[in-house]
Amino acid sequence: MIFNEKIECLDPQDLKKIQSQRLCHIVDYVYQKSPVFKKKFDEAKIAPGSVKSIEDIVRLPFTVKDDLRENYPFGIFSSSMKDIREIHISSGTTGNPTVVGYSKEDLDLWADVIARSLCCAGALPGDIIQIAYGYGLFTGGLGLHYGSLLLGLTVIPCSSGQTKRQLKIMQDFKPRILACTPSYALYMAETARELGLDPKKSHWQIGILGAEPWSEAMRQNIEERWDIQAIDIYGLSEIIGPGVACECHCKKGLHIFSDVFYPEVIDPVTLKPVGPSGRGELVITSLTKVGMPLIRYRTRDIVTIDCEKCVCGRTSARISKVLGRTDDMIVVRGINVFPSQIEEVLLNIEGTQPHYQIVVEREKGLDQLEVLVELKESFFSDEVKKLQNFEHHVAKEIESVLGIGVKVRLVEPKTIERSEGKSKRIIDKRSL
Ligand code: DLL
Repeated sequence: MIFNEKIECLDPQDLKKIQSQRLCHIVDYVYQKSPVFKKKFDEAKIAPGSVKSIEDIVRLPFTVKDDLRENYPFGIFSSSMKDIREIHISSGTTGNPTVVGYSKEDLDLWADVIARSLCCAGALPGDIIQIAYGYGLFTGGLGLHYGSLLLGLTVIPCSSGQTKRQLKIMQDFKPRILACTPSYALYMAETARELGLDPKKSHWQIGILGAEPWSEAMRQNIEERWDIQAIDIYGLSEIIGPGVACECHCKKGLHIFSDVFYPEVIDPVTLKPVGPSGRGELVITSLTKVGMPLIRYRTRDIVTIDCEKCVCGRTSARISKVLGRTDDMIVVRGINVFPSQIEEVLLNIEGTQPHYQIVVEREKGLDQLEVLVELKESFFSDEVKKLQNFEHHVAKEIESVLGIGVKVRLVEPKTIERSEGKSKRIIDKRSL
């Protein structure tokens, strides 16, 4: 399987037909198989037979993370456990984790959408891929693994961590593709420099980076450091893991595999669809899954969507890079703040590093936002006045984007904790 024109370049009307058929089937299926969906549909007074086309999707009830948690561990599955072949857990949760189950058909689908993603990113059968996403309960490692095998790549299943060993493997085995989180790609560049290696001379040509929000400025930074094409891959465990959407070489949005994952973008407050190109929360319906299909799952990820055909020929809708999360968004003095806004500013200021942390505190009833920013070694100075002026400059730049006052604290290089997986950008002390 390389580029499957029949699927990737479907006529929009034909795509709609497929989506409609699949929606009718999946609605009926979950109603029969999952007591959780039966209850939801009954409460919303939706008879599965009344769903006739993809346009009817807006009448269906949403599914949210709490539906999975409340039915922990396997209550929301549509298959019986004897047909579940693999289980994963979504990262970053508190309380009961979010458990996801895959049937044999789902594992095949997962491999397929990852192979489509890799193909989108420019991978070719015979390429060697170094997978530095974590293997285990996190979906990153194994997801990339299955899809790489299907596409005919040679897999080096490094998992995350052991950075020096990663770099040695990169030098010795000469993989053309790297797959890891963007923050880990940065961390590895830093470590390479410390070891006296020139990251620009790496063998990697393509980075398949995702699992956490990263800005365009961060992309540029990674591309320059490693001299690679940094491609964004998106997904979430509840829907399948990585492989829900991926950029092609045009890097003009992530192609969502909408013949199997139907996307909608809604206003998270009114829950109504936003207009074309409007910004809102991504909602996904898995149209063909067997083990744990979800109907109208609210991802909490904020995106825009573009339905125009791409220059690469693919006709599927494209989502923007994730612009933030409704639950990563911090509301400071009534203003919505996303880490990506601050990241974009920092990466455009000469002298700062793409390592930062946002600390929110409440002092005497008033929210205070502090941004810890790492300076480049060469910008560090003994002159207090010089540093203060720089802090002031960075603060002004951030303020002009956010519209609220912030405090900036410059910290020495390497003081902010590095991440081998997903990075932690926000420390909200208000809720502690
Ligand atoms: O992070 C799946 C994945 C693994 C995607 C490897 C890409 C590569 P979860 O651990 O369930 O699954 O986390 C899902 O991570 O709702 C987003 O908030 C965030 N996320 C995933 N990919 C991106 C991305 C995996 N490319 C949550 N850009 C999602 C921004 C992303 N955020």
